[in-house]
Amino acid sequence: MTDTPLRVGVLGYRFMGKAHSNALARLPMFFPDAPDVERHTLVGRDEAALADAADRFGFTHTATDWADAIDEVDVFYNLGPNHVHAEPSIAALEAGVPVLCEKPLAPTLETAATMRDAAAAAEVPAGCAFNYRFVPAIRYAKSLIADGELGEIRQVRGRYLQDWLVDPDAPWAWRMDADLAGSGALGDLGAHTVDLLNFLVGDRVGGVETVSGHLKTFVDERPVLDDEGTVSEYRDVTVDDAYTAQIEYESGATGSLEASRVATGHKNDHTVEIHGTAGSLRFSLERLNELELLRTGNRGYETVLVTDESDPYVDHWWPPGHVLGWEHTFVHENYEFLSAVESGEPFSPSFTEAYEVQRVLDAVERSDERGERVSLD
Ligand code: SOE
Repeated sequence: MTDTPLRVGVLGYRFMGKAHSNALARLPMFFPDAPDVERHTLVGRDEAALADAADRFGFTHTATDWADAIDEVDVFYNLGPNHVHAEPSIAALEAGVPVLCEKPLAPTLETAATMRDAAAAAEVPAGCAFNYRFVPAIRYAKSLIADGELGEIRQVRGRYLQDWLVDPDAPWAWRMDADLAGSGALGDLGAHTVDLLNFLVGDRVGGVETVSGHLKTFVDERPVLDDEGTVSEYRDVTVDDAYTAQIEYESGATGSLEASRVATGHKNDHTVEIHGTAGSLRFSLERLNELELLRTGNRGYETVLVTDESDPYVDHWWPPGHVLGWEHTFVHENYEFLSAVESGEPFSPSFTEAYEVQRVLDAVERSDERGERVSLD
């Protein structure tokens, strides 16, 4: 264990930059056994916005070229847009710098494979930031499933509903461009659901084997706004606003998945439900401190408040019932990743696990194109 802080470089200073910077700032107070970390270099293109973010997020240096940052830091966080995930992450890994990359791993399966291979060749941890694995209630659910409390898993169900694109005049952004993002609701939201289900039931049902998928774009062009907020042009939307999919796992268990960015009234509504021969469980991000359980023989679901000090991560925070929020999942994720960096132990979810998610995303897209059920490549 070194007594000098780990210097962290972060590419990206918008939504995910804020979420992870906040998590790094919380660690010393709530996870005192976490490695000491210096928020060292914040990377971005707009120097004025970057300087302001570095000041607010507590970074001591800034850089407009990620390559400069990689030479100066001990850990590299790639929080940029999907099309920026590969090159900086691979360069960091080849330089022996551990990487935490935001999800989905890449816009395409082929690019995800190059990242997976770079991580396999590296001697340092490479993680993909599927933060919902780090919800205490999800960890509790996984322990119940692993202990056989639900029996044999037969069906899973996952949906991730948002409504930020209901307005056809909501401005165009990189998330709406297939060349930049890869896909829309499928990769941005569906990736979380596929990974979360893999995390919860993968040990019991194996990997996804076949997929039938459908992608839908409801608004096929959106306004591009200039710095004054005036519409300068309209640009094509080349990704899905919503997807649905039916999956089958190696064990024969089946699942139905969907996500939408136009589900009016739903803000960040991610729910998963698992049905086994001995019971079921249901989780909703909008009630993330709770887990609904049904054990065979009981008349209905019971709601468990997962905030006891014996529950995963909770003892680091507050007494029972003093609930956690969305941001705490990033603190847990950063704690685990930086602990893996310090110990040299592997971190999960790895780039290999993130590649398995990308295989499902790719299969949904191929199934949609062909109009038929497909196997994973
Ligand atoms: C999309 O709006 C988004 O920010 C996703 O990109 C995140 O992964 C999800 O956690 C919240 O919603």
